[in-house]
Amino acid sequence: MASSETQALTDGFHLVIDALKLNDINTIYGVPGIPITDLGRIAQAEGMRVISFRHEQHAGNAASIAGYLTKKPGICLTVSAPGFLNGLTALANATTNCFPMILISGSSEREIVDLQQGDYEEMDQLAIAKPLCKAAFRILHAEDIGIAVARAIRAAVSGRPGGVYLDLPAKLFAQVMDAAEGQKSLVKVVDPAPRQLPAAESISRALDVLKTAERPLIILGKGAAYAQEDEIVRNFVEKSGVPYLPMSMAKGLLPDDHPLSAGAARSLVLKESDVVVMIGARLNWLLSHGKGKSWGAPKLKRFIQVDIEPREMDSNVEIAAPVVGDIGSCLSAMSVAMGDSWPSVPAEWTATIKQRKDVNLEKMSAKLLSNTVPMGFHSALGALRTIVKQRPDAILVNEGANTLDFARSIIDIYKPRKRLDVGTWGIMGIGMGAAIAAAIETGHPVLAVEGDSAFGFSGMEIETICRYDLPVCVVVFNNNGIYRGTDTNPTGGPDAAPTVFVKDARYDQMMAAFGGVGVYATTPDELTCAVNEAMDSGKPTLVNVVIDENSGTESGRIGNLNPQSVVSKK
Ligand code: ADP
Ligand code: TPW
Ligand code: MG
Repeated sequence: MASSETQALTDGFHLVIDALKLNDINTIYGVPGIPITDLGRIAQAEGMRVISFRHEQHAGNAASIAGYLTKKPGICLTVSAPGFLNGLTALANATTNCFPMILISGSSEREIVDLQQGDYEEMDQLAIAKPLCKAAFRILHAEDIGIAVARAIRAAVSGRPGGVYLDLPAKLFAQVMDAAEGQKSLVKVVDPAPRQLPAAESISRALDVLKTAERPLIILGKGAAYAQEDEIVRNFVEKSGVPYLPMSMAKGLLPDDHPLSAGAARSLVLKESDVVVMIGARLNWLLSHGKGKSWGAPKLKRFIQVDIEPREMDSNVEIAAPVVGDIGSCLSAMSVAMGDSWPSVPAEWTATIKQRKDVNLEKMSAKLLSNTVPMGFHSALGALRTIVKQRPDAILVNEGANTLDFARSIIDIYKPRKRLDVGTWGIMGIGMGAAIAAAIETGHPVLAVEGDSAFGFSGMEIETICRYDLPVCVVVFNNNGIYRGTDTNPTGGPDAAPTVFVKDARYDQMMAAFGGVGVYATTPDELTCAVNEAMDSGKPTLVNVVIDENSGTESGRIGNLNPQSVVSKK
């Protein structure tokens, strides 16, 4: 028919891309292969940024960090079964951390999968993804792509953000429909993450509790950083005059050198506070579940909790004043209701905190100046602390055990969302994915401070960093192993102990192999020079920092979580 020959057509490939672009999603992180190779190619041809990784887990981690930094779902694109499974860890991790992302995986023929007849990369992906994310959808018809992408976006970013899975069977991509009909089927999501206003009575209840406090404390979590309501958060903290403790990724929401920061008096304020205001932070293991010795139990504490997720309340301890809503709406309502004559925090409390802070900071600054070779964690991190202070726009990525715990307390952060780390699970392997997403999404230089073990989980992605010529400086704290490099095989046999690596490995040469800059550093001065040069040039750089293999402790600061054998204890 003459009319159909001239009819403009579209297909599943183009509709997926058009649906994303219509919703201002312009970057895809992924790994190509059947059946999504052409999806990546066409996306690039259509002007999207397509960042191809060496392993899907890192593409997924990048997508989730892109989601955290932009409040738009990051997209991870994978092939079927094995690629999907590789991406799934990142999807589950995103959901656990409340980061919005969408894992889009190609899948095999439905009929063959459902009859388990052994298709190429056969797997019932939708069923497997479901318990590990906020929502999971499969699209069977091209005309449903618009609605499905809209639902995926809403599910990822509304309420408590999280991961969403979209299952795209191979057949969908080549399905053809009339181009105009196709355009009409697309949905531009209106107000994808609507404000959620707190009830007025929840605000007055919270302020009634706060008013009675003698030793109040605010805890800021990464939900508060995610919300991008930085001025409102700062105003609330300053107006209340309440000392605050930032959780690790909330560091910099207010600068770490802010007078109200109680970061350097953490154990004191947890123990001694009588009213605690949780803002976008959960009372999970990272806060000892809000009870026990570190909270000064059996003293009575009352909690106010500001969170968008109503079911978070009372998850670990009783919440005296739940304030359910988005951070911006809740904190501005609280600030307004506080009026102009809000009572100031008892001076005795602020003085006690200041005293403890001064003592602890003094102790730390002495350690940072140590000039021993090989370096310990303190001297190497002392150098990086100065660099970050001079370059507050740089984004710090951080993983490892000792390398994580020491860096968290030593390196001050001065601006919001400038610290990305292992998050709620304490997961190793987020490093290069997070660094790549941070560079791509913000254009700012990235400093990734990595334990040598931590780095190994995503180390191959330095090729990706070189390929896209990203301003990422990776600093590997090389202490020859997990926690330290000194374990030996108790049998005297030839196998190395399970926690140690090849001695004096040259991670810097890996970077050089891909055309980046590799530096071997043994002193704080060499480290400082190398990182400054990397940050000035923007060239992909890896600095292998030689750290004393004796200097770490088991599991960094969470060694107490290790079960102990009573039989084989040495
Ligand atoms: P941290 O690890 O820093 O303590 P968590 O990830 O445990 O932080 O907690 C983040 C909390 O923030 C989650 O309970 C989540 O529901 C909440 N949250 C995320 N975004 C918002 C928002 N825009 N408004 C209010 N709460 C939010
Ligand atoms: C996915 C367990 C926690 S910390 C760590 C491992 C393997 C590495 C610590 O060694 P590193 O740091 O990085 O050299 P340092 O400075 O102490 O020497 N698998 C996953 N996640 C976790 N958390 C682990 C294993 C772990
Ligand atoms: Mg190590």
